[in-house]
Amino acid sequence: MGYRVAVVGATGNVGREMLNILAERQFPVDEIVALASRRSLGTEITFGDKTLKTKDLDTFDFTGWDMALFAVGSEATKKYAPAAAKAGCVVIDNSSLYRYDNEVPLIVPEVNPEDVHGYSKKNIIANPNCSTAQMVVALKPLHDRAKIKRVVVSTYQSVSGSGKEAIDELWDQTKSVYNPTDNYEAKVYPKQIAFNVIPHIDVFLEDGSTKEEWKMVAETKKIVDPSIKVTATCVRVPVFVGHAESINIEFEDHLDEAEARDILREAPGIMVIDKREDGGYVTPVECVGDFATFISRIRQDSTIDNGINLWCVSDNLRKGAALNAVQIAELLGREVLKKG
Ligand code: 2RA
Repeated sequence: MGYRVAVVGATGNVGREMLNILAERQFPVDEIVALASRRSLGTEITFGDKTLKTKDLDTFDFTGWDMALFAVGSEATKKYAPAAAKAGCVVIDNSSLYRYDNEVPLIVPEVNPEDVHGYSKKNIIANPNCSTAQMVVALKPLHDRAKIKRVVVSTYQSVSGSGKEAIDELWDQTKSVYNPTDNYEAKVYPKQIAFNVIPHIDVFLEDGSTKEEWKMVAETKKIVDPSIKVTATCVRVPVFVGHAESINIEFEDHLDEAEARDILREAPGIMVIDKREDGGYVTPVECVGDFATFISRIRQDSTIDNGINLWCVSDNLRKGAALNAVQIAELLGREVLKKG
C-alpha cells in the first residue's frame, strides 16, 4: 500500500522536477494528482511513463490525501496550504512562508531527519532555500567532527532559481548581445545578466544584506546549530541550472584538509571530486540532473588557526528544491506515516 500524493504548482520548474524525482525514485504512490491554477487546467505533465493532466487547485479537496508537495510562491502557499493541512494532508512546502515558524520543522534529511517528528503541530514541513540546502549538507558532517564557529559563503546562483522567465531572459538577452538590432528589454533582473553577474538576490534589508543572504544565515542556524555565525554574499550568474558556492569554514577544533576530505567522502548526499589538476573539480553544468551535492577544492585556510575552504555545487532545482522535498516525503513515510 502506498501514498496518495498531490504536487501543487505542477507546471513550474520545481513542480515538474518533483514529479520526475517521485517517479525516478519509485516513491510508493497509490495515486498522484498534479495541481495548478485554473488557467493551466488540463496541461499535460509527465510522471514517469505516465502523463497527468493538471487539476484545478482552487477547487481541490485534500481530504484523504497523505501528502502535498507545494511548489508555489508564498502567496499561493498561504492561500492553500492551511486547508490542505487541516484536511489531514501533510504539506511539504518549498516556499519561504513557514521556514522560520517555530512550529514548523525545516528539514534537510541528511542533516536533521529527527526534526520530522515536529510536523504535527501544523501538519506542515518546510523545505529550505536552495542555496542553504546544498551548503548544510556539506557543513553538517564537518560540524559533527570539529564544531563550526563561523562560515563565510559566496554563492554563484543560476537563473533557474528565479523561474522560467529568468531562463528565457538569459537566453534572449545573450542572443541580443550578438544581434545589436534586437534591443532586448530586461524584465526579470535590474541589470544585464548575459555575460554579467548581479550581486543582488531577493530584496535589500536595512543592514544592506539581501533577503537571500539573510535566509542562508537564519536557515543554517535552524537546521544545523544556532551558534554557527554565517555571513553570505549571494550573486546571480549567467548559468541556466546549478548553484555554486565558495565556502570558508572556521572550526573550534583543528581539522586538516585530508580528514575533512575523508569525512565528506563518507557523508550522505555528497560526492567529492577533488583533484589538483585541470578539470579536477565540479562546475554547475556538470551537476544538472544529479542528486548529489558535489564538493571540490578542499584546502586548508592558513590565514586562521582552524580553517577550511571548499567549493560546493548542486542542481538547485533538485537538491535545492524538488529532491529535498521528495526526500522529506520519503522520510515522513518511513518514520511517521509508515505506509508503502
Ligand atoms: C533563487 N534561492 O535562487 C532563490 C529562490 N529559488 O532565486
